[in-house]
Amino acid sequence: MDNQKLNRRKFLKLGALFATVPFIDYALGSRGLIAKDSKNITFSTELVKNGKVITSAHWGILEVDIKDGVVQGSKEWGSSREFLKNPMTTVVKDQIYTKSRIKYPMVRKSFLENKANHRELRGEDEWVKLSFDDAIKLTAKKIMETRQNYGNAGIFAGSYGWQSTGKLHSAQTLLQRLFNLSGGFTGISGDYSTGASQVIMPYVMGSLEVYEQQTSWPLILANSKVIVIWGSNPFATLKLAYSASEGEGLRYFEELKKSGIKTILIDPQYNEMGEFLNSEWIAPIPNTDVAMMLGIMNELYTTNNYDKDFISNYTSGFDKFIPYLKDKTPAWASKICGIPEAKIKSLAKLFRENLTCFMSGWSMQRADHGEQPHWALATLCSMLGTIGKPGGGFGLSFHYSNGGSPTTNAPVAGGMNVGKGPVEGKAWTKGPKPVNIPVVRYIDAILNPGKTIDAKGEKVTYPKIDLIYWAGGNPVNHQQNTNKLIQAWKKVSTIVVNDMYWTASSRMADIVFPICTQYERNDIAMSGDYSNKHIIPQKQLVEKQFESISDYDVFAALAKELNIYDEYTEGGKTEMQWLEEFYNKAYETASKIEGFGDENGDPMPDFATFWNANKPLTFAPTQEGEEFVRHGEFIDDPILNPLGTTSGLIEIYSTDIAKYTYDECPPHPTWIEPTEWLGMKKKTAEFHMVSPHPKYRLHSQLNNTSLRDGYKVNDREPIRINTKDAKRKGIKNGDIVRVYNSRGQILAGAVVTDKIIPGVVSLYEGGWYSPKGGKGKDKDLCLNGCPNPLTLDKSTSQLANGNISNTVLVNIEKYKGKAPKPTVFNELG
Ligand SMILES: Nc1nc2c(c(=O)[nH]1)N[C@H]1C(S)=C(S)[C@@H](COP(=O)(O)OP(=O)(O)OC[C@H]3O[C@@H](n4cnc5c(=O)[nH]c(N)nc54)[C@H](O)[C@@H]3O)O[C@H]1N2
Ligand SMILES: Nc1nc2c(c(=O)[nH]1)N[C@H]1C(S)=C(S)[C@@H](COP(=O)(O)OP(=O)(O)OC[C@H]3O[C@@H](n4cnc5c(=O)[nH]c(N)nc54)[C@H](O)[C@@H]3O)O[C@H]1N2
Ligand SMILES: [Mo]
Repeated sequence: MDNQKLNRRKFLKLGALFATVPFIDYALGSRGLIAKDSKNITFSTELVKNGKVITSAHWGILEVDIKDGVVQGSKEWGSSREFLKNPMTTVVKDQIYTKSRIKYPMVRKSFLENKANHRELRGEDEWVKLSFDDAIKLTAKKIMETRQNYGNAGIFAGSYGWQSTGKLHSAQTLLQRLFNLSGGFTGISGDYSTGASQVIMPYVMGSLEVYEQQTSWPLILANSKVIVIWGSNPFATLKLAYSASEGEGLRYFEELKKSGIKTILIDPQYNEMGEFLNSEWIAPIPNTDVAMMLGIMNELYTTNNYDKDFISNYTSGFDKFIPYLKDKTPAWASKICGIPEAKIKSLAKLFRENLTCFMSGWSMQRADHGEQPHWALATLCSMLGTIGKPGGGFGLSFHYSNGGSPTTNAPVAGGMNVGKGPVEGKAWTKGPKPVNIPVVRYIDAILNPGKTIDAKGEKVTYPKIDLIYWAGGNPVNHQQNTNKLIQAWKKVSTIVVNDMYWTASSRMADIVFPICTQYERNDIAMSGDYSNKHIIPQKQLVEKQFESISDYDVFAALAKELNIYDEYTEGGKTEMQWLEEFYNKAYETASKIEGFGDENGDPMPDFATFWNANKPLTFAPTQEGEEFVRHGEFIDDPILNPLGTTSGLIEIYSTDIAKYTYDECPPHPTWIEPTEWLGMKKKTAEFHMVSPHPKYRLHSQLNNTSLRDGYKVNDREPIRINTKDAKRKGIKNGDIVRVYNSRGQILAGAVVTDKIIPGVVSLYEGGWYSPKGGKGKDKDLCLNGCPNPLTLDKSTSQLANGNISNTVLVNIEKYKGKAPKPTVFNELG
């Protein structure tokens, strides 16, 4: 075990070559670049009319050019990448000045008039402009009515979504703070991203894995002999992060390209990262990865070429898995996944003989029985004996939020919170106690109040939901099976949406608040979800446009109506008072770290100096951060550092899951046929559709910017189709195609290519849903190309209830009629 530690140290020396980070301001024993002005200076919030201002967004730290009070352009601040540039950083201007902005508080006409059939008219009704005060009063009235009728449980404020970055203006936190302090609400559990893996991995590895720091990149580059990118496209997904992206992940992929380390892409399409790295391409049939992994494991087992010491020292339940594994031969796997038997065998040998790091994305767990793939991968890596070794094992977050970028010593800034619970004397106790619904089941819940479902070994009973309040997400776009969603939305009495734009969700609401963009308010952010590399002043760039207002001010006004204003605003704190407090939390932490700070002995600049400097603070990685090996401590000493699983070991067989007796989630990794796939007996449609995350967009965000001009095909979302399939279907590159199945239909623009296997089509998620509307059978045809009218809202299994957006069969044909333009980007008011 000491050996392991030694190896890590030795390898790190090499790794350190890659780890030099420019522009460090604050670190142990380092010097600050911002000298402290000891005269009590005050911060300024005056808008810069001419000059460059620093701010940030999910897609990075931004330097924005302003002339005469108008944004002219923007770019990424301080990037040292050569190739993997990020176009998303260049459209701040479009985000502010687009015609799709909501300008005023608006209400739907028939809702305002209280017409009996008003629900039916959602999405088609006229809009009426309201004063802010009237909109607030109306909303507060509906909240109270809902509580009277159905209790707190009647309010659905789960409000899932990617909102904007910032410690203060976090739309969901602010929304939930309102409902928590005033009584309570029906919320959500889990998310769309990692619904299956975040539930299964704690049973297997004792930790979430998907949202955790990865083995540090310098160690990967120094040690890995083979890197497998399995079902992921970091070229796209690393262009942003949940907090402001520090961009390091892409820089490390550039290093990987230069290193010459062998890379393999396992994916039904040769995606941009495969292309960039010139990776070997192995293309399984979608959703059959578990079968392929079982084939590899069977080969390792039958050739007696696996790490028995690792299995006996670090895992539990292998013996119970063997009877199942025995007949999952490479020949068996080959029939399911379409990869030749010989290739499966040679992969087993390659992985066993060369230290391999499996960097897996999350697409394959966003599929039916999505609990299985990462469980199988952990089992495969256990047989290879590489978990916890620098450069080996598997990582579920190298493609996300710059996982593997070494952790720094940055003190963490404070942030807004959701509040503890009802303010004294304001608790609303009438009605059933609210529960959290697995996020993708909320549509099912609205349609079936009172129904009980299984979830994570427990039971959840759906409440009666009668009011939806959404802030910071685009549910009509993101939820699977749009037509079912619309049916559900038409059942509730009130829908309120806060957004900057007339998205599909705003258009399907009753009351809409015009929110200012993040560039029209002040905030602070930290970069690096795992590294905490910067603290960034997220400065207001321009005046609030039209009558837009921040979420905070909307909720503070509602708090006043609900008699909790003082508690909500903590005595009327201003925007800058909150920010100063959040910043000072980091300052206080820094003061307590001995030796940390600048040459004057100051731990960090004071708030005013920081704010006025218009520059992010950059923190250095710690030695510990650079030496970090995921599960390294467990491998060093499994007795002293057990995993958080029931046995303390890697669970290849889970006794806990066995107890649940779920038919869709057996107690060890298992290949289970997805509900729709290319190998099914009676195929419901001809092609398997995957819906990856878009490279020049964050889901639906930025679809309304000029970036769309660069990727749209015949004014629609691009859909990739194999050359042979296209020929057979009479589809040419650039044609408008109709994609359809029993659930819905959409238009898209064909991209004919050999970079996707026959039988599979790929359409990015996030294209704005733009129904044709009006009368006739084409009413629900999405003119822009949102994939979700086609997807199913079945969940992965009774265990995790994750979404299965990558499990869907569709038909495709050349569109013959004259296709109307998408209308969803039009100005509304
Ligand atoms: N078919 C298919 N569907 C999918 C997926 C898939 O792979 N395939 N992926 C799923 C996944 S993983 C996810 S995470 C979801 C993403 O779903 P969402 O997170 O809902 O998608 P976004 O487009 O980011 O929506 C964010 C919305 O918040 C608004 N917004 C931004 N900032 C603010 C703010 O400060 N205040 C307010 N009030 N609003 C703001 C934006 O304008 C936008 O409308 O989609 C899921 N859907
Ligand atoms: N630019 C950009 N970056 C993002 C986002 C964004 O919207 N835009 N969203 C962020 C969010 S919320 C999330 S959750 C993450 C998503 O991160 P992931 O879930 O890892 O990303 P996806 O785009 O779904 O994965 C895409 C790849 O998986 C492949 N794939 C699909 N199905 C299968 C399969 O069954 N087997 C195999 N082997 N491969 C398959 C696709 O062909 C595609 O190449 O990205 C984050 N980063
Ligand atoms: Mo996600």
